[in-house]
Amino acid sequence: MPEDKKKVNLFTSKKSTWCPMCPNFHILAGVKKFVEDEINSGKKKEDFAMVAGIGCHAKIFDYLDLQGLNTLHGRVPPVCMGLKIGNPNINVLGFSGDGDAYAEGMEHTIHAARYNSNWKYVIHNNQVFSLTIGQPTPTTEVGFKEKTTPLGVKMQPINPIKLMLSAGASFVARVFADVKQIDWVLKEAIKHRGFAFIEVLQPCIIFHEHAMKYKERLYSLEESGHDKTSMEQAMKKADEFDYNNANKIPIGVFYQVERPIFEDGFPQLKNLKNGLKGIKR
Ligand SMILES: Cc1ncc(C[n+]2csc(CCOP(=O)(O)OP(=O)(O)O)c2C)c(N)n1
Repeated sequence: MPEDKKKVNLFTSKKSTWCPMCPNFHILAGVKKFVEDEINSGKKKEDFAMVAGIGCHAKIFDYLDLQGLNTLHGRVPPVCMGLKIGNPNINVLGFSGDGDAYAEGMEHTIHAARYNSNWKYVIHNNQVFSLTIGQPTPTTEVGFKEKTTPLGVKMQPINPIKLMLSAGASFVARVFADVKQIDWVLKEAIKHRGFAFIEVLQPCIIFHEHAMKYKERLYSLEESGHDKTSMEQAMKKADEFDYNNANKIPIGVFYQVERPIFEDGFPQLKNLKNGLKGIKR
């Protein structure tokens, strides 16, 4: 390995307050591997920016040495879009929990899919509000009990994959919180010109630990001959797992299509693409 390849260091000196063995460590390691590989193949650290919301997931902001913003609860998408509009040259990675993206930030998540701005959104879906100690979110299964829901959750969970497909997302994927899967899906997403929605199944080992069993039910969309350009097939695959049933869980890219990105509609941003010198004042 050339000497300069060893120099990329994205870890910070912040002490981790994630629970020991939390799958968030795998997400962090996967993102780190992805960014390091990108830097080793020619990009600079300054070519990346990250945005995180509020929750356990958001601590990734403290543990990854990238520029960006730790924003308000549920407000990751507008901040990512703002960064992209301010500097279309940077690669923006957004990180939310399922509470952040599907409860407090649901409207922003839907519009992010619709706008198709060229940034990538990673959802750490542990099916609970973990930082506030385990209350149900829009993806918690029916029957789940904890202190605030002693009678069990009554409402059906949403299906984020179907929701994103319906909202117009041009790249929709799901993986498990595994270093290789995260690294792989981000490498696929960065090649995609447009908004990329990536749901990561990230079982909370304290408040939703039975989701660890999902690991035994995963199967790869790529290896099963799935046609990711077909909306019909994507919808069918999205229906297979609804957080309530015991079906096998498809992982990989459900859907990918190219369509104009938000930034294409603004000539001013094209000039910015050429650097600040491209701007007429
Ligand atoms: C507007 C707002 N509402 C509620 C809270 C309280 N709060 C802080 S963290 C959190 C839970 C976050 O859950 P999630 O986004 O799923 O992330 P996790 O902790 O599970 O990673 C909540 C509700 C807040 N900080 N701001």
